[in-house]
Amino acid sequence: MTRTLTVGAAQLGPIARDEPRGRVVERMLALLEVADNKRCKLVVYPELALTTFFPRWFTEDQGEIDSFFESEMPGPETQRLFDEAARRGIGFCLGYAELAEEPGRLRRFNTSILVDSGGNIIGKYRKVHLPGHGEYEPQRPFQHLEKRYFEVGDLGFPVFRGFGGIMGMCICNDRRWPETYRVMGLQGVEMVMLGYNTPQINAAVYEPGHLRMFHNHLSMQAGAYQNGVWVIGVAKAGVEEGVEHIGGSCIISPTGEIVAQCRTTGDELITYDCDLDFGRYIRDTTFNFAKHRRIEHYGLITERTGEIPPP
Ligand code: CDT
Repeated sequence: MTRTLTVGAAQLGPIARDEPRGRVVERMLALLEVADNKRCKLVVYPELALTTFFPRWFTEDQGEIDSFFESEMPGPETQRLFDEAARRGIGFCLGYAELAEEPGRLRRFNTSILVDSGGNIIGKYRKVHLPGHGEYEPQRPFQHLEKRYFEVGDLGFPVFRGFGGIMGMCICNDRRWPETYRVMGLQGVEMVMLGYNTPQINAAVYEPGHLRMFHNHLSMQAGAYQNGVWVIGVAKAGVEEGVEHIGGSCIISPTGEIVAQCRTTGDELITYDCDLDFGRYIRDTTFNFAKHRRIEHYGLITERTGEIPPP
């Protein structure tokens, strides 16, 4: 029996700072309808899909920052998305800012959830590789304060059985790190879903503009091939509050090839019929981990964080 999963990558265009959550959810519902018409069973939305990318601004007002967070999921505005997706029998992956209330403390994470076709949350991931900086940096044209507003995720890189396969998630900057995919690969992951908000310019250092899209696709394509998995990469794109973000949302096969790609930087849905068995031959041959990995030589990967050249 073939295990074909029709997936939709639901790219979102810019979200203004004052755009209400309810309006964003309406845009997501419009993409969900297109996905349904194309017989999708799973729709992947971007990182921090419900709001503007607020880490571009510095503030010491925690109340202002918390207004971008969700303290419940589903919440008052997102319940409609859960209900409508379940009515259509479509699952989804959603990125959002999570405010978690734990005994005696509040915690804040950059989070993705996986929701099954019945509207049940079956997986959660909290972003591990937080990019940027923790304090205001005046030399930057805009800030990237994820290290200020979020904690490092505490769930590792779990995978989940669902949609007839083994599913994993990561978020934006995680896609650039080979460890992200490999830790999921070692758990047999067959599809990795991720959202991203990637500014068109590197605000920390000069870098030619074309490299932003090149590195975006390069890292996801390498992760797909080196682990024999499908990768669904979904952008929040376009000029958002004066900062241009790349699009390039795409569906990547386990061969590392892009099989579908968005053409715009606005709200746009692309789809593909993903055969979840397609990566098997890669994982049985070139990247047969059990046969070829040499863990006795990989100790530094977990023992050392930064580089230390020889004396
Ligand atoms: N959201 C996110 O992780 N964006 C980063 C930009 C890093 S620039 C400090 C990315 O990897 O695309």
